[in-house]
Amino acid sequence: MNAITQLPTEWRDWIRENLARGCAPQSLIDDMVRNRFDPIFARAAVNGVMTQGAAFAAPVEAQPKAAAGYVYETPRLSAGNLIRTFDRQVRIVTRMKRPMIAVLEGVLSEEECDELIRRSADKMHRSTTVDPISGKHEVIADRSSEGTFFMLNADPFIARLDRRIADIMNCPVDHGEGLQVLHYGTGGEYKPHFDFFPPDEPGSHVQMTIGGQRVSTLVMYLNDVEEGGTTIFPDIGLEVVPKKGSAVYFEYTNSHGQLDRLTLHGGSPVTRGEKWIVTKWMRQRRYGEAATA
Ligand code: PD2
Ligand code: ZN
Repeated sequence: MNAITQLPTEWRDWIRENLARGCAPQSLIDDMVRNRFDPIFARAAVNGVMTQGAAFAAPVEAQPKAAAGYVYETPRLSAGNLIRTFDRQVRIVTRMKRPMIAVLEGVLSEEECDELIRRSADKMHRSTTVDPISGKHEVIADRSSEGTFFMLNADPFIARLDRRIADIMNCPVDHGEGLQVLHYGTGGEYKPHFDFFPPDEPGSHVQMTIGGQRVSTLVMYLNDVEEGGTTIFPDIGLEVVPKKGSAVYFEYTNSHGQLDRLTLHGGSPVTRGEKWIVTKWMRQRRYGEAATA
């Protein structure tokens, strides 16, 4: 029998009542899936009730997912085909408006990719993500990769990248977190997640005390991956294939602090070879030291 992809009124009320009682959104999704709802639909339904309540009362087929309450504003990313940074021109090869996602070419040179890998290789640690309860960085099974950080403006090489990336993301350098390099071996993956700090998770407020919410992400690929290792956006069916020096960019927090849940994304398993990336996250406000180099 087909999975259910409509939200009857009694189920909508059930979601609302249970959220009001303080139930974890994931437990509601799990219950819905046990009751034969389609998993992606169940997630969208719970998100929809959380973000918009009554608006989700409309029949689901008639309601585009993008209408889940998030107001799309003029993107931070430049509107043209080329982004002119202080030292390099970056080409926009694909752009999607809702959610705001773009694929960029020529973000890093081959030499810069190799240099980042070289500098990272001997100081990798098993990757952490933010524990939703404590707000602390913990090793979590959803992320089978190892990584390392470079402080903002750590040295002239890193400062130059921080400055170029800030130009691309059209945010001040000091709104950026330090660059994070990740390495996935064969079989490594990063399960779908949001890069913003979900407001319903108790740990998020700890993360947001300095710099506020994350607003945008740039994932840069440091090598060509033999097979797999794509960056996936499961709710919109988009898959970006890693290419050395290229990047995928996405925005998810507007000027009112609303969050775009269509930017759910992950790293699919690397099925052959290895994958290296470097990620920059931008915050609403100042987060780190400004680059001076
Ligand atoms: O490795 C990736 O493609 C990936 C996927 C999802 C990276 C990130 N998220 C990230 O760095 O946030
Ligand atoms: Zn991510």
